[in-house]
Amino acid sequence: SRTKLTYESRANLAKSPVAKRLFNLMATKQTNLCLAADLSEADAILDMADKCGPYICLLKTHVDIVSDFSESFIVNLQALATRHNFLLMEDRKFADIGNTVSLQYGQGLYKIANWADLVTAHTLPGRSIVQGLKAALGGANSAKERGVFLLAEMSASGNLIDEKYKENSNKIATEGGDVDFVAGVVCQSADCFAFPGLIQLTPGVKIDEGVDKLGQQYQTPEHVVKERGADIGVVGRGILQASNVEKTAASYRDRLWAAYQERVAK
Ligand code: 6AU
Repeated sequence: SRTKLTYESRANLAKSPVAKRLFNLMATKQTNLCLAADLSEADAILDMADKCGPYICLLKTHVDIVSDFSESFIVNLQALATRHNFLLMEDRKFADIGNTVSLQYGQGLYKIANWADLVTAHTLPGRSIVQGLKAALGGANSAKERGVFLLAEMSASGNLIDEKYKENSNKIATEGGDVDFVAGVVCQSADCFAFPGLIQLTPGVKIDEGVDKLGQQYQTPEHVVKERGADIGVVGRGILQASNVEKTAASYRDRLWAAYQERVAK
């Protein structure tokens, strides 16, 4: 199964150029940790990106929660991504018709397509969501340098996704003419897809299992990687609210990476 293969070998199977890049980055930098930088001040995000940069393969933003968003925030974030060697994902969770998502991706205040290596999208509208996102690209923002992660499951308790939705999401991710734009799947279990060229991104990761007050459900780094098939573990508040952010990021990195090494060694 795909979970037994190394990131290096899966890089060679990836159809998305960004997935290939990210698999290779993970293997070289030896990290499968994604930081969810869910903070509402630009400087706080940049500070967090600088502190955690050495330990992460990916930094995930929700740019619409940044109160003081500016173009210089993006310039500075990109500089940190280059300095520390990580990719940027805007967790926009697009969910509309193709024409609308194309505009939301390329236009507006945030011009996400100009700077985010990766974005997230719901599969609810069907495969036109992938076509719509691709339609926003061209010129400097080539489709070769961008990719999408499709949501096939959610970590929220009581979410409405069922087996059929999961199966059909897998079909969108692996069949059809636009699969070179799909870098991976956001999900909670290894059975969401089988194709080893896609990356499984799994949120809801914390040292202590449990729930928050608003329906989020957490599992340990070891559990998501070894039992649930996660290739990248997403950690937000587990790191953001720690008293020593660097140490905590390093410890999540160590535990997620050790779990991956054990998984491929067996
Ligand atoms: O570690 P947390 O709970 O502080 O943050 C988890 C992050 C948040 C969510 O928007 C995101 O992961 N997320 C997603 C993603 C990545 O798409 C899907 C999901 O099912 N659950 C989830 O928490 O930024």
